[in-house]
Amino acid sequence: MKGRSISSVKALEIVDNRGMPTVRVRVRTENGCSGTADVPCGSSTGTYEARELRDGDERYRGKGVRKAIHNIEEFIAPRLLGMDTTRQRDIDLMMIDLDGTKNKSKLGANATLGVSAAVAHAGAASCGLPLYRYLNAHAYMLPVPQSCMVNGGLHAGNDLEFQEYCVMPVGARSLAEAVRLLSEINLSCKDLLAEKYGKGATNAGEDGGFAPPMKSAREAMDFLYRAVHKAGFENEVVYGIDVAATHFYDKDRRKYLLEGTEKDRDEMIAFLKDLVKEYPGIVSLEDPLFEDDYEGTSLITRELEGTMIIGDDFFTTNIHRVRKGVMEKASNAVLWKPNMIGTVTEAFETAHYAMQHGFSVVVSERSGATEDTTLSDLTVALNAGVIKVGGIRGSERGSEYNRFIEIEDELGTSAAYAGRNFDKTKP
Ligand code: 2PG
Ligand code: MG
Repeated sequence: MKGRSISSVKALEIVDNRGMPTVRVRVRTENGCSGTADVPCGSSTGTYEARELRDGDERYRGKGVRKAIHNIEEFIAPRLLGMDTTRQRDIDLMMIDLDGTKNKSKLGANATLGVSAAVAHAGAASCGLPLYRYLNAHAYMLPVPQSCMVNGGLHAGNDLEFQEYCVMPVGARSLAEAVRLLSEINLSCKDLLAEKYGKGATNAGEDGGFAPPMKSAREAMDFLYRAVHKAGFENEVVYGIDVAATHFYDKDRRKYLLEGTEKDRDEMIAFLKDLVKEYPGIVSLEDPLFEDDYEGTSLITRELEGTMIIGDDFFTTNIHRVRKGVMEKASNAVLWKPNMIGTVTEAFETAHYAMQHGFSVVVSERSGATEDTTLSDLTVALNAGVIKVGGIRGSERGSEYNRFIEIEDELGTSAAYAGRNFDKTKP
């Protein structure tokens, strides 16, 4: 259809919540519609993620994205002009072909994802539909927000090795109510932290949670339990931890450096099993072992039956890695981050493959984010049961929560909050 053909593609270097440069793309169509998307970016990245292109010169300490922008404007844009913006798959396949590498290292995943998401927005706008409905006419599910309250690992300047201690308000009756619970729990956390560690402990970590001077997983879990109790929601909340084990695994010594000890794989599994036993509210563990340990992940998935074992750096939203996980029964859920793979089409293929093979899909933001809300729409389009969305503060997180509130309102009676049915693999 002529009106929907792409008439211009513009890319900009902007900054994210960390003051780091990232890519913004705007796609316009002949019929006067447009779509804009910003590219998120991680700090604790997996080895097998698609490559984002960084300039490596003196600007922004090498982190500038002018090369990615050049690739969009010089190589991708000329191919896009005149294409129908609703031909998402054709456009993404064209970019994959143009890049020609396995990990988008030529064009940059920050170039391809920016274009891919902006094309999706332009397609939705030119059809007069909200993005989630444009991508799926049967979208109705609002996810449980898995909200990070305590940061550790690479997301905080404290001694906690595990990266994220999160709460999941599964007992709320709606997404909007879930947001209220999270806000009140966040305030309880703040009160308790100031009381015990002083007000300096109420500063934020990179993912919007707190980054208090805690030293152990048990200290963090005790604290979270207390904060949830103080807020009065102990019956409404369950917990998830992003262990992010790759980032404290010493490959040479083949040991996890945890809480002043060195643990081999079996000791690490035993540690996590004990933790889940002591804190039965923990329903999910992400990256419990380092990113290449399929055998160990398969073992812990079996031993912690009933717990969601999520692969983040382990899968990198890459269908080939998920296929291996399915075959070896290593984990039972995929953390889904479109920028890890570089196009909307590939990200959806991975999600559908995972769902068809009995794995849950847990959507996730990146620690580096802007106020862009594409991910909220993609989550609803997938009817995913959970989104890991960072802490409930800062406009880069608030905008996503708010977009869900808006979608829930728009869907009206056809909306359903995932609640206690967040794990789609369970009957
Ligand atoms: C993670 C993510 C998001 P980052 O490990 O799950 O919380 O962190 O975006 O820094 O990779
Ligand atoms: Mg992770």
